[in-house]
Amino acid sequence: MKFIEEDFVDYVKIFVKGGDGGDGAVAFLREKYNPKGGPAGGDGGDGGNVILVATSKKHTLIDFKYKRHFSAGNGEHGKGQNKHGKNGEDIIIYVPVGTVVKDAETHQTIADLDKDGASCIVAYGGKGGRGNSHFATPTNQAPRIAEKGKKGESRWIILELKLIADVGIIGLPNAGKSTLLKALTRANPRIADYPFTTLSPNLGILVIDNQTRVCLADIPGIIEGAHKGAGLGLKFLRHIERTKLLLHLIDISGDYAGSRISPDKAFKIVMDEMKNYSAELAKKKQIVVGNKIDLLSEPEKSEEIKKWEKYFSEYGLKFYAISAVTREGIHKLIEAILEELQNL
Ligand SMILES: Nc1nc2c(ncn2[C@@H]2O[C@H](COP(=O)(O)OP(=O)(O)OP(=O)(O)O)[C@@H](O)[C@H]2O)c(=O)[nH]1
Ligand SMILES: [Mg+2]
Repeated sequence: MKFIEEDFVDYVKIFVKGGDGGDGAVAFLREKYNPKGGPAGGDGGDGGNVILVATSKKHTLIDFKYKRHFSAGNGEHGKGQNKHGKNGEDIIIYVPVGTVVKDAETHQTIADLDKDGASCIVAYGGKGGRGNSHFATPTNQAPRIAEKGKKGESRWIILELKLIADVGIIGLPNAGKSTLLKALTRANPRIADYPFTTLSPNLGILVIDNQTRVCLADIPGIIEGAHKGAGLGLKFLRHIERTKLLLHLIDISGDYAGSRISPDKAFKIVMDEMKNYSAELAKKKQIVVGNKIDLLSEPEKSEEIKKWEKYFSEYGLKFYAISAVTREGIHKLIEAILEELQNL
């Protein structure tokens, strides 16, 4: 298994244009036995629409960095013998689920494509013009007029990707949550040796074997009393309410910016705070991750790992020991994340 990082683009501006309608025709029936037949100009075809469709197969807007203009097909002009011009072809643009579409000028939201298969028309094609047969009147049996096709709608639109993270990283401040996000994805969050380095959630995409994409969210640290507003409070938990899996990160060396908190205590503090926020969130599937094993040396290291594996397994939880800095154990953790997500 290999994992790579991918260019992540979550905001683009593109130009969309519906096809123009074809013109209506001016023509008359000219048949052997009816040399002065009536008007027979066919209608023009309608222009095609530009349609956005959300797909779960895409996870970034990167394609739109290179191609920004999209035009649907024009309608064909009407023809003689009342032949209708062909309609222009629609153009379908696939965007990732979670794409919010806005008009670039007014900034009004046109659509929130939050489900697989959700779609919207962002530029309508123009209607085809009517041929001259529509314009015959009792006093004008041979009209020489027909309608022009209408121009297709055109505009610049903004595509904004609101990611819904699959995996949330939680833990006390300074546990190394942002360092882990950086180790797994191309995200480049602020990392520092003091609590509350992260002030708002960071997102990153983990790409496994070039096909599976997992969106991870790193949120600010949670401390005891957060439900009463201590530290940054619990408001950031709403960003991980829709995740499928939580990585509960614990500093295995027990050092929290000077004060010592053992892994079981650290785990309990965060769980109690989460329960205060939402019983449902606290019940979400978790993998416990003991970070900073590089700070331990043998034989203490193996003993600690065994001890905490056993401890958390009694709660039905898997425990993985890693170092987000040296990357030790990262590979196994990725396999475990993948397995859990596939089982869900
Ligand atoms: N030795 C060692 N240090 C680590 C490891 N992971 C993170 N650190 C260090 O721990 C400190 C905190 O790391 P962050 O990634 O900022 O921690 P955080 O959990 O995001 O912290 P907050 O955003 O404040 O909640 C930094 O000094 C990191 O360099 C690790 O595996 N080993
Ligand atoms: Mg952080």
